[in-house]
Amino acid sequence: MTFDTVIHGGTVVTAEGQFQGDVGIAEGRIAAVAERIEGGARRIDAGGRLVLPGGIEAHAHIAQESSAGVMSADDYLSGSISAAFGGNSSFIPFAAQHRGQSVDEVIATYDARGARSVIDYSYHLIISDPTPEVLQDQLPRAFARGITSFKVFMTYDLMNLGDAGMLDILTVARTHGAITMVHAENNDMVKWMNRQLAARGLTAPKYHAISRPELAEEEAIHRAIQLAKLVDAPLFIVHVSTARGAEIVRQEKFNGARLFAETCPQYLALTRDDLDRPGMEGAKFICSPPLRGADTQAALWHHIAQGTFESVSSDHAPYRFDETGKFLNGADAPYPKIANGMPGIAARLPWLFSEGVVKGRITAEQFVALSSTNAARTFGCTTKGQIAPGMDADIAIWNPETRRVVTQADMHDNMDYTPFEGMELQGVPEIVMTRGEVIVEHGSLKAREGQGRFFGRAPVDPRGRQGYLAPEFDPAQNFGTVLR
Ligand code: DUC
Ligand code: ZN
Ligand code: ZN
Repeated sequence: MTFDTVIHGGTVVTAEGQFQGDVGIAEGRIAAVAERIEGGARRIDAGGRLVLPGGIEAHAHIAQESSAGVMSADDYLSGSISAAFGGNSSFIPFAAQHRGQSVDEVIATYDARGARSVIDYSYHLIISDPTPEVLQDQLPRAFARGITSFKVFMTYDLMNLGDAGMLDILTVARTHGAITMVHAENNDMVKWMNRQLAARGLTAPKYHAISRPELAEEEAIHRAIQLAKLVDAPLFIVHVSTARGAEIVRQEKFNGARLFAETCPQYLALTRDDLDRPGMEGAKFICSPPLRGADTQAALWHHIAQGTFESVSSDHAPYRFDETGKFLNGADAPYPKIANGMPGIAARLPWLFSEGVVKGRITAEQFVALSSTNAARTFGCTTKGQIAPGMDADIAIWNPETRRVVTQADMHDNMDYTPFEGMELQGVPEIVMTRGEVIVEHGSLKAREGQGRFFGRAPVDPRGRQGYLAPEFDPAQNFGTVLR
């Protein structure tokens, strides 16, 4: 057998275990994994390093307009480059439907934007306008293209669908084998809190955290799960930020609900105190759901280690600290008029490796699962997320010893700040490959604009989760009415 590349002498880590071995690559795919592989047009010495599946970033806002009309600072070129420097070989950003748009039009727009990517990409659709045409024709068409995840919002007036709208999406998604993702915060609780704070003139960034109470997330997570259970549809809760929200997920998941979830580094690395930095610095830390307290961090780490979350995702939502981003509505805008989100696509994996693996909170195998393998399984990326023959050669070679201090320049994005600035991390992805081609090598970019390819995804695999049969849908209990 001839190989284009052989990675030799490293420790191959999968979600299940690790072993000393070589990886042979031919035509963009992993062709062999063995104790020793000779040959190869190029041989990469991975001695003393970890050979991992490249990260799959499953939550990022790239070249996306928010509902308030603010364009994210990263497009598919800068966003994918930043992702690659952070150890990712592929990503699944969002393609957002705003009200009045057709899903076909949205996908065509993102196809044009995605063409610049240096890593492989797919999209989760965001649905804000579930008209009959969207539900009956457009979502099935998107699904047929391999877009098998639809995200909905329970908050924001211009995005939130209401419970009935969510049931419609959940039902269509279930019919086609797609998974519904949800941003779970109670919209009315947040709006009511905003009015209380505005009436008292409390508009500084730190009030953002007060305005979006933990209870608003907990209530909405609980409600979203009950809605999904009613129609027995798979559900993925994005960016869980509260201990009680995570606990609800854990209980429902282990009771058999077809439920999946993620949390993000910012909820573990930062706290609401960061919103109270001097002047308007706190605006850098405005994201939704908001940063919480230090006690939440310990609880979320516990849930990460115990398996409550499939993934730790970045929720990269880059808005610059200037009038194009955070201050589009003025340099002293009140917190509800400041763009929601922070960058983190390059920092996600180095931060998780350092704080998780190096500090002994999770194993290297859990790191692989949380950064890549579980996202591939949950979102139907059938050729990614594993180091095994036949899979795409999406690989990151990590030096687990190298220490560095996070700087904005190292993020390689189009931002002017990183919320992780100054943090000391150990562990660096030295070589990153997408489909067998080296795109980052020892801090240098080797990628070509547009070398990433769109990938369609398979239907969701609920992996033996038993699901839930509401008695009202059970013909044995509801006088034989067939509703499903
Ligand atoms: N939700 C996200 O997932 N990202 C940015 C802002 C938001 O509300
Ligand atoms: Zn969200
Ligand atoms: Zn997001």
